[in-house]
Amino acid sequence: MKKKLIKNTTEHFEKTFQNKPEHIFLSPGRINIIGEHVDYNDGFVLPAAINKYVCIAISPNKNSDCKIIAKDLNEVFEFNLKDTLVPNPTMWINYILGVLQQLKEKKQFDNGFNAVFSSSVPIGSGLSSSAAVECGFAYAFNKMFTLGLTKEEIALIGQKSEHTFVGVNCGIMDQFASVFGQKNKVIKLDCNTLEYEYHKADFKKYSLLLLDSNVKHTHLTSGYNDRRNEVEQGLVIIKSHFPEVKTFRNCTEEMVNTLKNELGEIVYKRCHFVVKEIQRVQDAVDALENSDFNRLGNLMSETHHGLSKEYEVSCEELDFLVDAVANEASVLGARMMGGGFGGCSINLVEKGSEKELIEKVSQQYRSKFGIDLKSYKVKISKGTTEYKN
Ligand code: GAF
Repeated sequence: MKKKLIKNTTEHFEKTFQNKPEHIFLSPGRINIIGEHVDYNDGFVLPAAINKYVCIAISPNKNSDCKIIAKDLNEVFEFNLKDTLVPNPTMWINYILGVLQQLKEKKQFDNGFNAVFSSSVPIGSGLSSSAAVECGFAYAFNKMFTLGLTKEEIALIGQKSEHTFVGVNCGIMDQFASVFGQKNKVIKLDCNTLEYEYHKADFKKYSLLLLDSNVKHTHLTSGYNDRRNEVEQGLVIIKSHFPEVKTFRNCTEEMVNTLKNELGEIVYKRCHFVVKEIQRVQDAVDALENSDFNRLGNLMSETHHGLSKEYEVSCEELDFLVDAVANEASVLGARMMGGGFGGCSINLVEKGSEKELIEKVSQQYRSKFGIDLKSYKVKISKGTTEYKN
């Protein structure tokens, strides 16, 4: 799969530019075990990079002309780095333009290049294909033109590109996971300090199965930014009563409960979810370390309940997928994953039970929504890297 992606991307480059790409980079998508919508709330998250990649075949130019081909979409975008870069109606190019704009500001960057990229990270499935593109290109420019950026800076550049050129005020989780991923390790990331530690992703007789709802609701961007505004409003109120609270990290459930009336129903629910979710990540890490998979599964299911009922970022299709496996003996826990409003659920399931489970849920899903379910059994892999043959 990885080999085929590299081969196809390289061949496309060769056909278009009549020579071999000087570099090939692989930038992975991510899963997240637990810790959803808490990265921009100074919480902890537990993501990992996966064996699905954006592959970039690229060569530098002698001037500041740039030509980028999105192979999967069969689209070409050309521009000159000396020109002012502004967000473009062609969505995919914004992930890259946003990165380049920052490099222009930080590093007076004006090195042109030719590139072809292609992706095995499914788009709109909550597996962070966008972070993989941003970080892949930022990593590539850093390497090719020796810009001296650290991995953390690359992740932050990816995040800022999303804010400034894409319009999603995302947290840092996706970019961090894409850049810092390690084989068979999950990353416990403190999104307040960006300190991180790796934990062995050893699920013993269980495996992680992704069920892709194959839907992507249009309010993904607006809903995401609305949630962010709601919790920010809530935090202002909480801080005004409890000056010792600096972030949601040192805010307790009791504090939020005390302010239920003043926060109002919606903001209360959002803040309550955040406080509980931050705690759940800590508990999940303990459970993983102690191989207590029943506990881990229960925490994942609690997260889904919160995301669906309190944070309200799930959708009918995702709720259905989670409910459909709730009483399966082979499933220890399930929840929607990522930003929400569509995309995948992540399921902790007994190894060997996947095929039967997928068949059963696919049938139910098709008869309810008329949509074909997709599924992925992912491996936890290393982060953005240059591929050497
Ligand atoms: C999206 C965002 F990009 C992340 O920063 C994170 O907030 C996630 O949704 C929800 O946990 O993937």
